[in-house]
Amino acid sequence: MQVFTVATTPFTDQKPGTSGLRKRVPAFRQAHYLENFVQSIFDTIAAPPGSTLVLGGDGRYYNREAIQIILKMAAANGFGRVLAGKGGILSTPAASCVIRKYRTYGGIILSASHNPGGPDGDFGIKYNTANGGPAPEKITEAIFAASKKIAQYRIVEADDVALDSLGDSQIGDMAVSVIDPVSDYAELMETLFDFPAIRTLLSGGFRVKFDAMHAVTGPYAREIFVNRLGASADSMMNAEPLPDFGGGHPDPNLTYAHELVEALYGDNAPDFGAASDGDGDRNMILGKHFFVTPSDSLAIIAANAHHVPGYKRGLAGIARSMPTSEAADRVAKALNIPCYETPTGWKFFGNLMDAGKVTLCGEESFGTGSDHVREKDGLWAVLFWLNILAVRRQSVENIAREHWARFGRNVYSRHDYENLPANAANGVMKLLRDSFVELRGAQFGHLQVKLCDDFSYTDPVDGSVSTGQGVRILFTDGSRIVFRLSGTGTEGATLRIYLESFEPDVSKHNLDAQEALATLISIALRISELRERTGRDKPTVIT
Ligand code: G16
Repeated sequence: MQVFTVATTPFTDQKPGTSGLRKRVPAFRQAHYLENFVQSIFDTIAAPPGSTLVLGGDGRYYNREAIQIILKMAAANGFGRVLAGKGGILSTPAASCVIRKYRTYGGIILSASHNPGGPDGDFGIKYNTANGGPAPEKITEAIFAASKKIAQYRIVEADDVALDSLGDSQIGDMAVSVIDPVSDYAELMETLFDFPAIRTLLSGGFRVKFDAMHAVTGPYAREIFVNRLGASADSMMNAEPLPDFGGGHPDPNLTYAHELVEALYGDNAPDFGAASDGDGDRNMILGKHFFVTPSDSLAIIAANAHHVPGYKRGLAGIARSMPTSEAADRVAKALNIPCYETPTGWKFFGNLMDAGKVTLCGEESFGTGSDHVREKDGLWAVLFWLNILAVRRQSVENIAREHWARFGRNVYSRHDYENLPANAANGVMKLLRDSFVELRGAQFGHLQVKLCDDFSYTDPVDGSVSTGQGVRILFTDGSRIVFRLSGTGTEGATLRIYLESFEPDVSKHNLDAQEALATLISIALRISELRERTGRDKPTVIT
């Protein structure tokens, strides 16, 4: 095996965002761009010679080429074995499962998650550590530092590995095992959920629709829902993974999963609908003519965990990201377990799960998961809901309304302003930060500001501190407005406004969220000068 050391010069923009490095495909295709970042990962993690690495991605455009390059670089960097998903496929939660099950050193996941794909779409790469979770900030920062001073990378010359047949081959001294991307994950799901009960539900006329959005979960959903649970084949939509996601935007929300939304809000709608994103870690849950917000979904899952075999033993605690609604906090309080508030990004949950402090985690950005892996997990959330439905035999809407009646309703919405000029978006955030002093105690009609700050978090396990995690405006009645810049986009800036108020009165639970939040929305626009500064008169996406 001949190892080549290739001279290179640094790129200045290889800073990982909320979840790895995401750039347009043409950026990744620049000479040495992918190689520099991969070598920066390898230099940072310093895996002992002979270590095993997991490798796979969401099948988006450039996935296969990138995998061949990374395999040759892994061989040149002394790895002993790579477990690669067949066809280069591994959903993000499945990669986490495989890393943990086979106790590998870590894994590289190729995905830009919910961002669109294709030759001019997005591509991404992230490193997950031995616990199966996204590398914590101290590692991603070290990777970025390495990328700024890289001078060479190592690669071997070898034939491409046949990724489409299961089995072992060699690149020089390194073994490559092409594994079934679905089976380990599907087995894990069978240990957590009551498959016979779900099968009985599905065979009794309960109708489901799952939208894989032409992304990675198609094969997983077919194996689990159709083959193992007996759902009809036509309950799967867009189940064929395509490198450009069929031209769609594989983000399971009310805007981008519109085909599913139309089915669930149409005549003769199914009883349950769900969608997942590009790499299978996000989920959206719908009932007949009913949308469950991700924040409510986390709270409902927590309140019903005792119905599900894998969680009957009880929950150690719950964690949610700061912008996620406080609905889960109310359940934690009732269960007498702790609820942690972390910055946005699944990587912040890893320490809490490893330390046994939490069992369930969730984010408003359509992510829910548990300590079965160290990533959020779209199909896990769908199975959790189906298990609850199989036991309770009520509609999704009834379950949500009963939940609100018991705990009160945290009325919630997120308004996204996508692709803003970075200057304008940064200007809005600066204005807000500069207004803290005058905002404190300010009165807006019946609402009074109790506290405003830029959220910072001290990890209770390792004491690491993360600052600048979003502007919070908290009101004395418990309402909240949060402003935050997205860390996953590749072009311009996306400003997110998160709005929340608490409604204990059941007679008002029918209100449309946008109506119920109208006062908060107008306060948010006023204090941020968003319209004036960006020229936008409405959000791009409302969820
Ligand atoms: C990623 C992270 C999530 C996080 C989300 C926020 O999701 O894995 O933990 O909540 O980004 O995105 P933004 O910074 O744009 O608000 P994903 O699904 O893109 O991997």
